[in-house]
Amino acid sequence: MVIDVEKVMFYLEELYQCGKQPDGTFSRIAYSKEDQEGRRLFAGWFAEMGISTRVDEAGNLIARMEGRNPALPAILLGSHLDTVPDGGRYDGAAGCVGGLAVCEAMKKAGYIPDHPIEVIVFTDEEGARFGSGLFGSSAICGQPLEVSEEEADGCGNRQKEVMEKSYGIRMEDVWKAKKEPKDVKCFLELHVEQGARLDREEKAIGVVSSIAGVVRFEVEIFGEANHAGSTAMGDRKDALVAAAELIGEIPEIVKKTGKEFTVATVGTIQVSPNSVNVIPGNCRFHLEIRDQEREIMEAVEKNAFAYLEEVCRKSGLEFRVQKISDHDPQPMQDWLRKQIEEATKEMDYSYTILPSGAFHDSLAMAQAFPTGMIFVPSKGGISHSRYERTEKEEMKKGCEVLLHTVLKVDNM
Ligand code: HGY
Ligand code: MN
Ligand code: MN
Ligand code: MN
Repeated sequence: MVIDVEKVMFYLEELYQCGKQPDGTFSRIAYSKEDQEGRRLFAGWFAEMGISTRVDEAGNLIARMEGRNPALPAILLGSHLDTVPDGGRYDGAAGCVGGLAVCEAMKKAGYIPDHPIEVIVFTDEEGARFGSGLFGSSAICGQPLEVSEEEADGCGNRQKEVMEKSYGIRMEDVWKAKKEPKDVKCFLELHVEQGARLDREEKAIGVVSSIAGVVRFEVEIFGEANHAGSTAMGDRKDALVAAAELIGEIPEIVKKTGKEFTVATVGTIQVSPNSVNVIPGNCRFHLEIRDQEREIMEAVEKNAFAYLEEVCRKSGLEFRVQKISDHDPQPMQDWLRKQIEEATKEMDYSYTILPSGAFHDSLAMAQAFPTGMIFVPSKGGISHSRYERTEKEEMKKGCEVLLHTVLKVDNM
């Protein structure tokens, strides 16, 4: 039973075309027409194999290949197809196509697994459009995310309306997407490392030990819009200057409070009225903090907002903070990690055991099910970028370890 890597690269290329923009960037933002097109393609490839797909109440696209014994819990594979703006073509797609390739290899070899296998394309993993992320996987593990009425994207599209229009998601029904632990053997996600370790150490496979937790906030600073020409510097309540003071201080706060894997990022910022000759009266931005330890995340959060408190007190401004998503760091399941390691050794592939700084659908799934992750190298550690690359040979090894691990788990 072999992985057809030519097909794998074909699928990845076809998916890349669903999101490749005329200016050379690549974006398949959740709920967009590109996202819908990518899912249509993906479902069509399963249909060609005679495997049916369905969309659950959280918009997750789920393909199910029956096993010999339908009473057995399912082995779940998959990842996400949505991307960040100007993102990479393998982030998420590798895990979805990997799951498809495993089913295709079994079908071709006439091998029927004991356990049913499901390949899931999770809804909105990145949160690139509305800020939270892990929407579909949170629902499947029984922790559906709240979506507030006023949540809108940069173009004023309301999140709830976009979700219902694109994937028929009705918030009052999302809880029905929950999978019961008795119905799930494990969840296995193949993913690009999105870091430089495998590439630097020239290792073929990453066996993930844990995934960093992530907490995301929307911060809004209230100042006073005024004339940029006639308002003296001492009379200003400039919301952007206050935001800039905190943003500039973040690296120092992380250095003082954090450890080896602590990161904090302000990746978005909106200023209003956003005019060259008006002092910014309002500023909104997202702050996210990640670490392998919850206590460290909380310490960075406390210091960051204490600093902002002081900045606003000094300049007579107000601010509000809204937590928009919060996921604990998660260790990967021991017995499953050992199966991945065994499979990798049996295939004589070089590997290293490492934590993941990026989060994945596995971060949500690990809260409810035995979860494991397999990494393949990202050239130069680049990801969330159009320059994200993984070689064909490396992708082949990742899919083979995924297939081999599934076969081992199926026979446990
Ligand atoms: O942001 C992340 O870590 C992931 O790629 N969604
Ligand atoms: Mn990803
Ligand atoms: Mn990503
Ligand atoms: Mn992810």
